Amino acid sequence: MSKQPVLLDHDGAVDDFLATMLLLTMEHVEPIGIIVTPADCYPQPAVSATRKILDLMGKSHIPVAESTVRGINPFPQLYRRDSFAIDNFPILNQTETYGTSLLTQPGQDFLIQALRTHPTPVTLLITGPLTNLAYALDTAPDIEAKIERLIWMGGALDVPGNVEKNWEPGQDGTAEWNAYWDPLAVARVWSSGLNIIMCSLDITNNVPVTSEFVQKIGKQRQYDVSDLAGQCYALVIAQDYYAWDVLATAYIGKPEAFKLREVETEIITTGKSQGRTKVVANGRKIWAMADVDTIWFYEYILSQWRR
Ligand SMILES: [Ca+2]
Repeated sequence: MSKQPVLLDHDGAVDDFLATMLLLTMEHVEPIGIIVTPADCYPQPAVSATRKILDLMGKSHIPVAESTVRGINPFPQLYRRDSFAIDNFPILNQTETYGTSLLTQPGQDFLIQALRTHPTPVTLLITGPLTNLAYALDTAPDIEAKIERLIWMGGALDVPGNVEKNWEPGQDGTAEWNAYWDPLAVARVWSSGLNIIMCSLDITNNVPVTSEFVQKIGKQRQYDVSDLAGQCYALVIAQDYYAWDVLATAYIGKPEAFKLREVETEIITTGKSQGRTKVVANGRKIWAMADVDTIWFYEYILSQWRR
């Protein structure tokens, strides 16, 4: 059986590195590249940490590209600083040099090239804003036919968003951060014919990261990937943290563990609800992850990271 080609576009937060680490464990997946979007991170340490994770996991043949797109509403510095901590984790700094190369091409152009040159349609897994994809659709409309499906961690349908009023004055709390960073990009992707599978806050609210779970990872820290995953989660355990991007990635591992529902939506691009993925009659149809077997999920990531 041929492997499923997947292109990952992440935005360099703790959760994105964990999603990367999960994707790389999947036997049936062929990752064809990783793009780092400068959103929930500082790009230099986020790109560096991504390359070090690929090295640690013996996947240095996978190309990494740094995107140079910009968002409209920057992530808080406090969140973005985690990228520096991870890039300095001892387990990622056992050698002086990178095995994984960094492409000179900007990530948004690599996205176009990687899709065009791959012989078959590719699954796009995006765990950050949709800006690279919106750029690619505008610049090279032919690539739409090369995208098998988009799996996106983002949006909030029937639950509150996570762009909170005390962080972002003037906003009404309905938007999710990946959508809020660049609402116009979400609207552009929504105007395409792509098959969109959304992992929104509605479902990620079911997978909190608890101390109990982090300590379970610690019990298998003789495995490098578990050691790294435990350190990543320990860094954020004091926050209200969920396995957002990791859950979206797990869908590729076992879609049967999820229930999808079709939802009609529109994207609010301006004003106090900008970035809201709103449920409306006769809106753009997308698939939303509606339910997941959470017992399976936690066991799955524990077992995949036992390496
Ligand atoms: Ca992310």
